[in-house]
Amino acid sequence: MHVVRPLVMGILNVTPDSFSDGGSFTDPAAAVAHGHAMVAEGADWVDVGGESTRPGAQPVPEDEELRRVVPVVSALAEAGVAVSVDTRKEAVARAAVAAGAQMVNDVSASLGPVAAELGVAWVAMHAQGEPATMQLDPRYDDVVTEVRDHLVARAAEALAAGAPEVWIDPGIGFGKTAAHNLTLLAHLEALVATGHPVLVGTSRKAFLGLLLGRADGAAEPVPAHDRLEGSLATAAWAVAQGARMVRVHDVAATVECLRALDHQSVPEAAA
Ligand code: PMM
Repeated sequence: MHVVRPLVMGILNVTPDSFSDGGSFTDPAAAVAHGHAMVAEGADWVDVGGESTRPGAQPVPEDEELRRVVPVVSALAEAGVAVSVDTRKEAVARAAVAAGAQMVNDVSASLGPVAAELGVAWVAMHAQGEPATMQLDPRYDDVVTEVRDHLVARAAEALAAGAPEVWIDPGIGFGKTAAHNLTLLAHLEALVATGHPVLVGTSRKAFLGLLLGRADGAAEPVPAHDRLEGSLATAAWAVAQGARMVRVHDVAATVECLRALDHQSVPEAAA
Protein backbone atom coordinates (compact mmCIF):
# COMPACT_ATOMS: atom_id res chain seq x y z
CA MET A 1 0.00 0.00 0.00
CA HIS A 2 1.28 3.43 -0.89
CA VAL A 3 1.90 5.96 1.85
CA VAL A 4 1.56 9.16 -0.22
CA ARG A 5 -2.02 10.45 0.01
CA PRO A 6 -3.66 10.04 -3.39
CA LEU A 7 -4.96 13.16 -5.08
CA VAL A 8 -8.47 13.56 -6.41
CA MET A 9 -9.19 15.48 -9.62
CA GLY A 10 -12.84 16.55 -9.92
CA ILE A 11 -14.30 16.60 -13.44
CA LEU A 12 -15.94 19.80 -14.65
CA ASN A 13 -17.15 19.40 -18.21
CA VAL A 14 -18.47 22.68 -19.59
CA THR A 15 -19.85 20.89 -22.63
CA PRO A 16 -23.36 20.23 -23.92
CA ASP A 17 -22.54 16.60 -24.81
CA SER A 18 -20.13 14.81 -22.43
CA PHE A 19 -21.25 11.25 -21.82
CA SER A 20 -22.10 11.60 -18.14
CA ASP A 21 -22.44 15.25 -17.14
CA GLY A 22 -22.92 16.87 -20.56
CA GLY A 23 -25.28 19.84 -20.45
CA SER A 24 -25.25 20.19 -16.65
CA PHE A 25 -22.66 22.96 -16.50
CA THR A 26 -22.91 24.96 -19.72
CA ASP A 27 -23.88 28.03 -17.66
CA PRO A 28 -20.55 29.47 -16.38
CA ALA A 29 -22.00 30.38 -12.98
CA ALA A 30 -23.31 26.82 -12.48
CA ALA A 31 -19.94 25.43 -13.60
CA VAL A 32 -17.99 27.63 -11.19
CA ALA A 33 -20.36 26.69 -8.34
CA HIS A 34 -19.87 23.00 -9.10
CA GLY A 35 -16.09 23.51 -9.10
CA HIS A 36 -16.26 25.06 -5.65
CA ALA A 37 -18.56 22.29 -4.44
CA MET A 38 -16.04 19.66 -5.55
CA VAL A 39 -13.25 21.48 -3.70
CA ALA A 40 -15.44 21.56 -0.58
CA GLU A 41 -15.88 17.80 -0.98
CA GLY A 42 -12.10 17.31 -1.06
CA ALA A 43 -10.99 17.67 -4.69
CA ASP A 44 -7.32 18.65 -4.99
CA TRP A 45 -7.72 19.69 -8.65
CA VAL A 46 -10.67 20.82 -10.73
CA ASP A 47 -10.32 19.69 -14.35
CA VAL A 48 -12.15 22.06 -16.70
CA GLY A 49 -12.92 20.69 -20.17
CA GLY A 50 -14.75 22.32 -23.07
CA GLU A 51 -14.62 19.52 -25.65
CA SER A 52 -16.30 16.17 -25.14
CA THR A 53 -13.98 13.32 -26.04
CA ARG A 54 -16.61 10.63 -25.58
CA PRO A 55 -16.60 7.92 -28.26
CA GLY A 56 -18.16 9.28 -31.46
CA ALA A 57 -17.82 12.95 -30.41
CA GLN A 58 -17.06 15.49 -33.12
CA PRO A 59 -14.29 18.06 -32.63
CA VAL A 60 -15.24 21.48 -31.20
CA PRO A 61 -14.01 24.66 -32.96
CA GLU A 62 -11.26 26.47 -31.11
CA ASP A 63 -13.19 29.72 -30.52
CA GLU A 64 -16.12 27.78 -29.05
CA GLU A 65 -13.83 25.79 -26.72
CA LEU A 66 -12.14 29.02 -25.60
CA ARG A 67 -15.53 30.63 -24.97
CA ARG A 68 -16.61 27.70 -22.79
CA VAL A 69 -13.42 27.19 -20.82
CA VAL A 70 -11.65 30.49 -20.16
CA PRO A 71 -14.26 32.29 -17.97
CA VAL A 72 -14.67 29.21 -15.77
CA VAL A 73 -10.91 28.65 -15.38
CA SER A 74 -10.43 32.31 -14.62
CA ALA A 75 -13.15 32.49 -11.93
CA LEU A 76 -11.97 29.32 -10.17
CA ALA A 77 -8.26 30.18 -10.36
CA GLU A 78 -8.91 33.69 -9.02
CA ALA A 79 -10.65 32.08 -6.05
CA GLY A 80 -7.52 30.01 -5.36
CA VAL A 81 -8.67 26.68 -6.81
CA ALA A 82 -5.99 24.50 -8.45
CA VAL A 83 -7.32 24.22 -12.00
CA SER A 84 -6.25 21.92 -14.79
CA VAL A 85 -7.49 22.40 -18.34
CA ASP A 86 -8.60 19.32 -20.26
CA THR A 87 -7.75 20.17 -23.85
CA ARG A 88 -6.00 18.89 -26.98
CA LYS A 89 -5.58 22.40 -28.42
CA GLU A 90 -2.48 24.51 -27.95
CA ALA A 91 -4.40 27.81 -28.09
CA VAL A 92 -6.84 26.64 -25.40
CA ALA A 93 -3.99 25.43 -23.19
CA ARG A 94 -2.24 28.78 -23.56
CA ALA A 95 -5.38 30.82 -22.85
CA ALA A 96 -6.32 28.67 -19.86
CA VAL A 97 -2.85 28.97 -18.35
CA ALA A 98 -2.97 32.75 -18.92
CA ALA A 99 -6.31 32.65 -17.04
CA GLY A 100 -4.69 30.81 -14.11
CA ALA A 101 -4.69 27.07 -14.89
CA GLN A 102 -1.68 25.29 -13.41
CA MET A 103 -1.90 22.01 -15.30
CA VAL A 104 -2.60 20.94 -18.88
CA ASN A 105 -4.51 17.65 -19.03
CA ASP A 106 -3.91 16.48 -22.55
CA VAL A 107 -5.76 13.45 -23.93
CA SER A 108 -3.68 13.67 -27.12
CA ALA A 109 -0.32 13.58 -25.28
CA SER A 110 0.95 16.15 -27.79
CA LEU A 111 1.21 19.38 -25.79
CA GLY A 112 4.27 18.52 -23.68
CA PRO A 113 6.49 21.19 -25.28
CA VAL A 114 3.73 23.79 -24.73
CA ALA A 115 3.41 22.87 -21.05
CA ALA A 116 7.21 23.04 -20.79
CA GLU A 117 7.28 26.51 -22.32
CA LEU A 118 4.46 27.68 -20.05
CA GLY A 119 6.09 26.13 -16.99
CA VAL A 120 3.01 24.18 -15.89
CA ALA A 121 2.35 20.55 -15.04
CA TRP A 122 1.29 18.26 -17.87
CA VAL A 123 -0.75 15.06 -18.05
CA ALA A 124 0.15 12.83 -20.99
CA MET A 125 -2.80 10.53 -21.63
CA HIS A 126 -2.70 7.62 -24.05
CA ALA A 127 -5.32 7.44 -26.80
CA GLN A 128 -5.48 5.28 -29.90
CA GLY A 129 -7.12 7.22 -32.74
CA GLU A 130 -9.54 10.13 -32.59
CA PRO A 131 -12.68 10.28 -30.41
CA ALA A 132 -14.96 10.13 -33.47
CA THR A 133 -13.70 6.66 -34.46
CA MET A 134 -11.52 5.34 -31.63
CA GLN A 135 -13.98 2.71 -30.35
CA LEU A 136 -14.74 1.17 -33.76
CA ASP A 137 -11.95 -1.41 -33.76
CA PRO A 138 -9.19 -0.81 -31.23
CA ARG A 139 -6.29 -3.25 -31.60
CA TYR A 140 -3.03 -3.88 -29.79
CA ASP A 141 -0.48 -6.68 -29.81
CA ASP A 142 0.37 -5.95 -26.18
CA VAL A 143 -1.74 -3.14 -24.77
CA VAL A 144 0.26 -2.64 -21.57
CA THR A 145 3.65 -2.42 -23.27
CA GLU A 146 2.41 -0.23 -26.12
CA VAL A 147 0.65 2.22 -23.80
CA ARG A 148 3.59 2.35 -21.42
CA ASP A 149 6.22 2.85 -24.11
CA HIS A 150 4.21 5.60 -25.80
CA LEU A 151 3.73 7.49 -22.52
CA VAL A 152 7.34 7.10 -21.43
CA ALA A 153 8.53 8.52 -24.76
CA ARG A 154 6.15 11.51 -24.56
CA ALA A 155 7.08 12.13 -20.91
CA ALA A 156 10.80 12.04 -21.72
CA GLU A 157 10.33 14.63 -24.48
CA ALA A 158 8.39 16.95 -22.19
CA LEU A 159 10.88 16.63 -19.35
CA ALA A 160 13.78 17.24 -21.77
CA ALA A 161 11.96 20.38 -22.95
CA GLY A 162 11.78 21.54 -19.33
CA ALA A 163 8.27 20.60 -18.17
CA PRO A 164 8.25 20.97 -14.38
CA GLU A 165 5.93 18.00 -13.69
CA VAL A 166 4.74 15.20 -15.97
CA TRP A 167 1.95 12.74 -15.20
CA ILE A 168 1.11 9.67 -17.28
CA ASP A 169 -2.39 8.24 -17.75
CA PRO A 170 -3.36 5.00 -19.55
CA GLY A 171 -6.44 6.66 -21.08
CA ILE A 172 -9.13 4.22 -20.02
CA GLY A 173 -11.75 4.02 -22.79
CA PHE A 174 -9.73 5.94 -25.39
CA GLY A 175 -9.40 3.48 -28.26
CA LYS A 176 -9.71 0.48 -25.94
CA THR A 177 -12.14 -2.38 -25.52
CA ALA A 178 -13.41 -3.36 -22.06
CA ALA A 179 -10.79 -6.13 -22.09
CA HIS A 180 -8.01 -3.63 -22.91
CA ASN A 181 -9.17 -1.39 -20.05
CA LEU A 182 -9.21 -4.28 -17.59
CA THR A 183 -5.78 -5.47 -18.72
CA LEU A 184 -4.36 -1.98 -18.23
CA LEU A 185 -5.93 -1.72 -14.77
CA ALA A 186 -4.64 -5.17 -13.85
CA HIS A 187 -1.11 -4.12 -14.87
CA LEU A 188 -1.00 -0.56 -13.62
CA GLU A 189 2.20 -1.51 -11.85
CA ALA A 190 3.92 -1.37 -15.26
CA LEU A 191 3.09 2.34 -15.46
CA VAL A 192 3.86 2.99 -11.79
CA ALA A 193 7.27 1.33 -12.23
CA THR A 194 8.27 3.99 -14.79
CA GLY A 195 8.64 6.42 -11.89
CA HIS A 196 6.29 8.97 -13.43
CA PRO A 197 3.27 9.81 -11.27
CA VAL A 198 0.21 7.98 -12.64
CA LEU A 199 -3.29 9.42 -13.07
CA VAL A 200 -6.23 7.11 -13.79
CA GLY A 201 -9.73 8.03 -14.98
CA THR A 202 -12.35 5.28 -14.85
CA SER A 203 -15.24 7.33 -13.47
CA ARG A 204 -18.63 6.26 -14.91
CA LYS A 205 -16.99 4.92 -18.08
CA ALA A 206 -18.73 2.56 -20.50
CA PHE A 207 -16.76 -0.56 -19.60
CA LEU A 208 -18.15 -0.26 -16.05
CA GLY A 209 -21.66 -0.16 -17.52
CA LEU A 210 -20.93 -3.41 -19.34
CA LEU A 211 -19.41 -5.12 -16.31
CA LEU A 212 -22.11 -3.98 -13.88
CA GLY A 213 -24.88 -4.85 -16.36
CA ARG A 214 -23.45 -8.31 -16.91
CA ALA A 215 -23.15 -8.87 -13.18
CA ASP A 216 -26.86 -8.02 -12.81
CA GLY A 217 -27.72 -10.47 -15.58
CA ALA A 218 -29.22 -7.54 -17.52
CA ALA A 219 -29.13 -7.39 -21.29
CA GLU A 220 -28.35 -3.65 -21.32
CA PRO A 221 -25.28 -1.89 -19.88
CA VAL A 222 -25.92 0.04 -16.67
CA PRO A 223 -26.33 3.77 -17.54
CA ALA A 224 -23.64 6.36 -16.75
CA HIS A 225 -25.41 7.84 -13.69
CA ASP A 226 -25.62 4.37 -12.13
CA ARG A 227 -21.95 3.37 -12.21
CA LEU A 228 -20.82 4.71 -8.84
CA GLU A 229 -19.86 1.36 -7.32
CA GLY A 230 -17.72 0.44 -10.30
CA SER A 231 -16.16 3.90 -10.30
CA LEU A 232 -15.25 3.63 -6.61
CA ALA A 233 -13.98 0.06 -6.88
CA THR A 234 -11.70 0.92 -9.78
CA ALA A 235 -10.48 4.16 -8.16
CA ALA A 236 -9.59 2.21 -5.02
CA TRP A 237 -7.91 -0.47 -7.10
CA ALA A 238 -5.88 2.11 -9.03
CA VAL A 239 -4.68 3.80 -5.85
CA ALA A 240 -3.82 0.47 -4.23
CA GLN A 241 -1.67 -0.31 -7.31
CA GLY A 242 0.21 2.97 -6.86
CA ALA A 243 -1.74 5.56 -8.89
CA ARG A 244 -1.15 8.98 -7.37
CA MET A 245 -4.31 10.67 -8.66
CA VAL A 246 -7.79 9.65 -9.81
CA ARG A 247 -10.04 11.74 -12.08
CA VAL A 248 -13.65 11.45 -10.92
CA HIS A 249 -17.17 12.86 -11.12
CA ASP A 250 -18.22 11.78 -7.62
CA VAL A 251 -15.69 13.58 -5.45
CA ALA A 252 -17.25 13.17 -1.99
CA ALA A 253 -17.77 9.43 -2.36
CA THR A 254 -14.29 8.93 -3.81
CA VAL A 255 -12.60 10.90 -1.04
CA GLU A 256 -14.45 8.81 1.57
CA CYS A 257 -13.58 5.60 -0.23
CA LEU A 258 -9.88 6.46 -0.46
CA ARG A 259 -9.83 7.52 3.18
CA ALA A 260 -10.87 4.00 4.08
CA LEU A 261 -7.77 2.72 2.27
CA ASP A 262 -5.39 5.07 4.07
CA HIS A 263 -3.82 3.02 6.83
CA GLN A 264 -1.97 6.09 8.12
CA SER A 265 -5.28 7.63 9.16
CA VAL A 266 -6.19 4.71 11.46
CA PRO A 267 -6.08 5.97 15.07
CA GLU A 268 -3.43 4.28 17.24
CA ALA A 269 -5.96 2.68 19.57
CA ALA A 270 -7.90 1.14 16.70
CA ALA A 271 -4.88 0.00 14.72
N1 PMM B 1 -11.25 10.86 -19.61
C1 PMM B 1 -12.05 11.75 -20.20
C2 PMM B 1 -11.63 13.07 -20.44
N2 PMM B 1 -10.40 13.48 -20.05
N3 PMM B 1 -8.34 13.02 -19.03
C3 PMM B 1 -7.51 12.15 -18.44
N4 PMM B 1 -6.28 12.57 -18.05
N5 PMM B 1 -7.86 10.87 -18.19
C4 PMM B 1 -9.08 10.37 -18.56
O1 PMM B 1 -9.34 9.17 -18.35
C5 PMM B 1 -9.99 11.26 -19.22
C6 PMM B 1 -9.57 12.60 -19.43
C7 PMM B 1 -13.42 11.33 -20.65
O2 PMM B 1 -14.31 11.37 -19.58
P1 PMM B 1 -15.31 12.61 -19.25
O3 PMM B 1 -16.21 12.78 -20.46
O4 PMM B 1 -16.04 12.17 -18.05
O5 PMM B 1 -14.54 13.86 -19.01
